[in-house]
Amino acid sequence: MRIAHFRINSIHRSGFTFLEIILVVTIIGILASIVVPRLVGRSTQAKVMATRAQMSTVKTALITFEMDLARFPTSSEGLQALVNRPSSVPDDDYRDGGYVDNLPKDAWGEPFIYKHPSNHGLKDFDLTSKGQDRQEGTEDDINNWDGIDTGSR
Ligand SMILES: [Ca+2]
Repeated sequence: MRIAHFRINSIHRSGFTFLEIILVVTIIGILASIVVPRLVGRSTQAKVMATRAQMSTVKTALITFEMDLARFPTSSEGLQALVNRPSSVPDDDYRDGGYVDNLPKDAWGEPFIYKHPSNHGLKDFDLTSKGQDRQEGTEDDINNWDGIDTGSR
């Protein structure tokens, strides 16, 4: 008897709240469709800004490296040269503790792509974050030559 009563009661309840749930879900859906893209947009923007800040740190480290050693790391030495002394660099010339503590990554946890010499003319090196899609050479890439007229495009 108790079980039967419980079942009827719960069916009745779920029937009663079903319309409410539909309404609430619909309202949440409408709100989410308005709010979520904005939040996502903002967080992407924040990540791009954080990535640019990280790139500035890398650039500063590279310039300091160049001041000490009169050259930039080669593409094959890579940004690793900022953390650990490349074998081609004399110990005396290399700054104690390196030029950055850790190899910086972009806001999506991916390493930066470093190229020296630059493929883009004016800059001493190319520095790229693959952006949100984590793919090189796509629209969302963040490059150190963005907004600079390199004369090559
Ligand atoms: Ca990309």
